[in-house]
Amino acid sequence: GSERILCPALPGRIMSADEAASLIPNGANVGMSGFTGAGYPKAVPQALARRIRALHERGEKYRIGVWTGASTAPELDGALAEADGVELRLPYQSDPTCRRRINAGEMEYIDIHLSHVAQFVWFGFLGHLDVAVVEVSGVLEDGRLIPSSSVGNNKTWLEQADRVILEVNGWQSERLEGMHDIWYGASRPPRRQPIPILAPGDRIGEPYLRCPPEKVIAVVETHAPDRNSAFTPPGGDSRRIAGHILEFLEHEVGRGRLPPELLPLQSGVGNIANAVLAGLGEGPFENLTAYTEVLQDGMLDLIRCGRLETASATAFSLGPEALADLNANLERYRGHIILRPQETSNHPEVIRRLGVIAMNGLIEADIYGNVNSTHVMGTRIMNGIGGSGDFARNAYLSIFMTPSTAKGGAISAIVPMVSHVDHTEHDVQVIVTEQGLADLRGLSPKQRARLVIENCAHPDYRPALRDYYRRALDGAPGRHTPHLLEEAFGWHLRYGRDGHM
Ligand code: 0RQ
Repeated sequence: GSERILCPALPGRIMSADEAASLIPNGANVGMSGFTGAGYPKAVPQALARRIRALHERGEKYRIGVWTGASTAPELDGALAEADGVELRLPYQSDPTCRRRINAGEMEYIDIHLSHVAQFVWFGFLGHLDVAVVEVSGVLEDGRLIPSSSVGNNKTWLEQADRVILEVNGWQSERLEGMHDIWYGASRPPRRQPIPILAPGDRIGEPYLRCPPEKVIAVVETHAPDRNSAFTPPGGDSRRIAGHILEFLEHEVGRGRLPPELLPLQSGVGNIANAVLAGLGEGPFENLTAYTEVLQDGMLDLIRCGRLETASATAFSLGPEALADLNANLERYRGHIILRPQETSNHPEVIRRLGVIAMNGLIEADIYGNVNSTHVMGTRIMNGIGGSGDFARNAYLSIFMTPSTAKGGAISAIVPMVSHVDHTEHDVQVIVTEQGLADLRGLSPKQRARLVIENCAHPDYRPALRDYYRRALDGAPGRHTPHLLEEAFGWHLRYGRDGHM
């Protein structure tokens, strides 16, 4: 309610979502809050979608550019894509309707490293930002904003946009106040300062977002929950993948290549990541830390059982039970959690300095260790690169994990040559499937190929991979990374033709 809006300039600008949406002009670039289903505006995008549908029915043109932190929810991406109101979307999405339009060629999409977005806007690389639509959990007397369940690119949207629409969400816990750490020291080259984070728990900024009250053209009050899709309990394959990773980490500790408390963990979202976190809860490791982008259920479990000391991220992404637990016990979690802008949570400098252990999913990997995280069969976008590149490139250890097959075995996740490259052989150190783990560090391409085939590929696909590799070794003009170019995409073509690889 209005007790969350203390700034005297703002109550006069409270209006309905429909009125606020009418202030966004056709062709505008709109920076919206939201990161993996947390902290996105709940009301204005839906009101805008209604307006767009009405305009389109009258034959009027109306489309906007939608910039966010990362993926959002049906109320934002789904609603706007459904109404065909998005000209261009960036930097990451995972909405089915959005995905369908992008792959049908009806919507432009730019898939950007999440750490790049804010600075690309500061540099002027993406054009002008007209409007910011940002969810907050409250407004202080002097106009500073209490962020909600994600920070994402909000600092940049509020700084760069000409006009600001705030959604003050009374559903967000008031006790989120103080959890955030917004660093205003970021600057443009050539006078960039180092980011003074030396440990995941370091606080270097302030708990509030700055926003000049005169920029605020509308305030919309909402009371709606974040999207909180439940994780399925880890299945057999996820557990086996987690088991291989835990065994590997123990081995690395034994070899003196990792300290007993490991190094700060980053994990992508999804069921495999959650299974790894669950495994860490049962494993031998204590005093863990996380420097990651998303805090999911498994991270809260690790904090609750006392194994995870500090978790730094830019957003929550919780299932319904974990969310209820967080909101009920926020005091207990507070001291362990920091939410930062995504240009800080995903910053290469900090990731490299802290020595993060990065664990991310993939769509397919090839025998030489190149990874495709984004495109199914080379052309159809799934979600986007997200933060996986920020972390994989700069990590101490870069681990990629996947079931060895997809679609009931019709697709092998290990292929001769990836049909799209997100992470090159230079950024991929470990590949894990339920079959096993391939440690690619210090190996040449040919040594890697043997290991990936024997340790990671599904037994049904191993003979064909061995056969391809052997013939490539015999027939390729170069014996450094042997390929038969006329066959390299044969598996993908076969899937397109016959429905299986
Ligand atoms: O689709 O559910 O329709 O069957 O892809 O696959 O195995 O459930 O795994 O949820 O971890 O997703 C790479 C997409 C993996 C994800 C990707 C199909 C598969 C299924 C999901 P269905 P799984 P996950 C932090 C880090 C990039 C961003 C990133 C991702 C669906 O991890 O988006 O890492 N990563 N961010 O069937 C055809 C294949 C396939 C395939 C899987 N080879 N061919 N379909 N699928 N492999 C988070 C952020 O950055 C915000």
